[in-house]
Amino acid sequence: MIEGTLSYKYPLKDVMHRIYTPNITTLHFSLGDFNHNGHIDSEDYRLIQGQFGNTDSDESWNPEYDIFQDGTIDVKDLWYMVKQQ
Ligand SMILES: [Ca+2]
Ligand SMILES: [Ca+2]
Repeated sequence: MIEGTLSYKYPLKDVMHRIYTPNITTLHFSLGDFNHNGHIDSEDYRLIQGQFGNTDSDESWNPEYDIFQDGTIDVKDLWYMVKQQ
């Protein structure tokens, strides 16, 4: 599985709607783990099947599913997902 960590800062608003910037936020990611539960499983396959055939010109486009990054969700993305298990 391809995994990695992104660290970034971004402004947030507190309950009084004051803008503040918290400490660096760390986001752990893994390609193919669409529901972010730490592993690739049948639920992730169900999610990508729901996106199958979508292209980057569709309103419902979600680039997270385009693992191969060619602007369409197809068998290549599924293949990459299988390889990462
Ligand atoms: Ca998962
Ligand atoms: Ca693709």
